[in-house]
Amino acid sequence: MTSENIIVGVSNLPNQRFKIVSEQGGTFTLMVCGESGLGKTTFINTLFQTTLKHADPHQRRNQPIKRTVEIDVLRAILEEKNFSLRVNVIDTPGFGDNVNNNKSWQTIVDFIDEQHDSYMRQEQQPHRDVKFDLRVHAVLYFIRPTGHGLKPLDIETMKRISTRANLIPVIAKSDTLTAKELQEFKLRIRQVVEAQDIRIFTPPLDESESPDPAVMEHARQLIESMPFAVVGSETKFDNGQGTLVPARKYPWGIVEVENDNHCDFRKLRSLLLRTNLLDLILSTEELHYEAYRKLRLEGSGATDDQSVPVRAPARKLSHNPQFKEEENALKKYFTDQVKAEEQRFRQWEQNIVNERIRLNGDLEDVQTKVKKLEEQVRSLQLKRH
Ligand SMILES: Nc1nc2c(ncn2[C@@H]2O[C@H](COP(=O)(O)OP(=O)(O)O)[C@@H](O)[C@H]2O)c(=O)[nH]1
Ligand SMILES: [Mg+2]
Repeated sequence: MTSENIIVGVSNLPNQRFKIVSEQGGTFTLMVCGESGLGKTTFINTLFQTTLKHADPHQRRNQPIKRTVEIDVLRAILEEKNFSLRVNVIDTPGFGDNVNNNKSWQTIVDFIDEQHDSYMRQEQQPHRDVKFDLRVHAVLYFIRPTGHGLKPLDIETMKRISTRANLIPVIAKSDTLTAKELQEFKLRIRQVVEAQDIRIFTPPLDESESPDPAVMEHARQLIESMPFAVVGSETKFDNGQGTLVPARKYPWGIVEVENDNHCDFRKLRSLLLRTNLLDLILSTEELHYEAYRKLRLEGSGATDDQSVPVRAPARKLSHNPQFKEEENALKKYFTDQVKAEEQRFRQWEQNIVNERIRLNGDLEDVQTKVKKLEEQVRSLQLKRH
């Protein structure tokens, strides 16, 4: 059985949690990071081409791959029967591009913190109407396919990410390793992750009374495959049966992106966009965002653990043209809110004036009536005497 024979689509989920997410509008934000040249941008394009519809024009589908020099947001829509999901993918420049490699994780960590901060500030507004939510639900960490192990920089970066977001390590360009090398490399990475106590996202196993065996088996397959071996390609080749499929070509044949015997692309895609989409969204909300919020509300209490955010991140969004637009829209939103409040106040003021006029009118009527009654009384008294 292949991983996607069992389709646990988001639209099939009957539970309350699905309702929450769909009512919130359904947005999923994925971030890719790791050294440069590991195929991060190619992976995103492959994911978009094989899965997502209505990708925005910003996407560089038909253009040659350029070097990613800054954080880049790509958007697309994933459509299911009765569910549509907005997908944001955050592409990041590779570590090797930074002058200071020691703190190469800083940009990524700052970005994640900034999104939590922005969401928190919007939530604190009187109407709590959140407009911009780029909180990162999953971070794919690309590992160089050396076959040896993880570098200290990988470990350091993964640790910092894992305290803020759902971390999913992947082996980049897995087509460059033999099947045996890949198995050994996976094992080695799993050992390091465990020894270093790096908390990676793991599909939860259904612990209810009557777990669905197919779903359980799928989850187990996903867990066993971690860290996922990834192959990306924007080029299609004949798979030998006359069908063009995304693949990488070698003299001895092709490595197919969407073939479970060649790599874990489909398993990873299933985890991200189907089976564990809700887990990723809700754990971001309930675990990572809550942790951030709590730390911020508790103030800037000094902590020795530099891996957790305590201070408000510097507001740097406007330096990035990608966010200028959103920052402006956010400003406009706040201005509109103030205007709406002012409008309401004026209306209220007008209502009071109207009410006063009405009451004054009533008062006049009453006074006229009183005057008439007084006159009647007087004339009656005159008659009596
Ligand atoms: N062998 C192999 N090469 C890849 C793969 N994905 C991307 N590449 C190539 O690696 C180079 C760098 O890719 P790019 O996506 O720009 O990497 P990024 O810097 O991580 O965004 C390009 O020449 C890609 O064609 C893969 O899965 N396998
Ligand atoms: Mg790139």
